[in-house]
Amino acid sequence: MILRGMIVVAAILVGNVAFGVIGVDKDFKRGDANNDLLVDTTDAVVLQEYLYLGTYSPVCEASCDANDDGWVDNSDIIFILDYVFNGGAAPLDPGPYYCGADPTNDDLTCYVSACE
Ligand SMILES: [Ca+2]
Ligand SMILES: [Ca+2]
Repeated sequence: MILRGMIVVAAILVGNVAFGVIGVDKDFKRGDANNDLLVDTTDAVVLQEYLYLGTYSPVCEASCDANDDGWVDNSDIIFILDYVFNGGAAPLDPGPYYCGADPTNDDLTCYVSACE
């Protein structure tokens, strides 16, 4: 019985090393709402599904906050579409090109990311 418990503990420790510790924010690409490492029209579509239809649930809230104002709302959809179609400003740091940590202090989390 003790051996079984030790194996479970070892598996949990190995799992934390392999998959990261739950509750720790991951690096991400801002604007990448669907977590596929690209920022494109699909991200605007899944944000609409999340905000208005409830048919999509983002795994990384921080990546959905394209304008980095600490909220995920319609302005992020507009921000992404302006960036993709009009050459507007790129999503703020860490931006759409490189994975990175959120430089601002807000309540949005990122526990799962394709960056890590
Ligand atoms: Ca994407
Ligand atoms: Ca926002």
